[in-house]
Amino acid sequence: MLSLVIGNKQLSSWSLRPWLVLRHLEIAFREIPLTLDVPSFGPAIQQYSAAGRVPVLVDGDLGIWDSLAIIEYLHEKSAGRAWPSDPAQRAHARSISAEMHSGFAALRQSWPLQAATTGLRVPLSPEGRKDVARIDELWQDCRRRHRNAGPWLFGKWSAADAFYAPVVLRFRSYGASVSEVSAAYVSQTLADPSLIEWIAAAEEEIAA
Ligand SMILES: N[C@@H](CCC(=O)N[C@@H](CS)C(=O)NCC(=O)O)C(=O)O
Repeated sequence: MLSLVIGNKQLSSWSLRPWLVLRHLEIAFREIPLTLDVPSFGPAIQQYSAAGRVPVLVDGDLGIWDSLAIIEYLHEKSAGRAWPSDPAQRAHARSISAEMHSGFAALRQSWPLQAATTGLRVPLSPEGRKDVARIDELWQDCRRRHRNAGPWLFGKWSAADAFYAPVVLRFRSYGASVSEVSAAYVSQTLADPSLIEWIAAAEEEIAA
């Protein structure tokens, strides 16, 4: 069985992405939870990845680190079910996901993931506001193109929705104001049973 090494559900936005893909593709896996920001994290993660970061997917002797590489592996293992089946849509979904994976640093820095926490109010820098506007624009574009195919960014749920799920949680925690189209997408994502399960586990973590 596959194992996914993850960080705290309250904090680890990168862990959430492949976890959601595994859940949505209904691939059985075991979670190996590690606690971030404690001295034991370093030696613990070194057992799985010399890169020293979560998430890591373990498949037998193979260890795959970095959320994007893990999701591509899951796409291959699932006969192409993680990304949209249409090549043009797939390229678009990969583009917006790569933009998330390598960008939006100002937003990520000012509004770190606090999955189970709401009511936070932290002003964004002009760069952070630009990131929110860009995300709002790309969500609206996806929803307009695919609104007849279903409620997710590309109609049917895909890895692009996993890439943006932590952004949805940040928008919920810190109270971003976005267009009506994006607000509907936020509600859609927050109603996802898998994401609800993640938030509930994050609540338990912070209550412990
Ligand atoms: N680009 C990596 C980022 C992974 C990452 O930064 N993980 C954080 C937790 S969300 C981590 O392991 N931090 C621990 C550390 O840097 O000591 C990915 O996509 O997986």
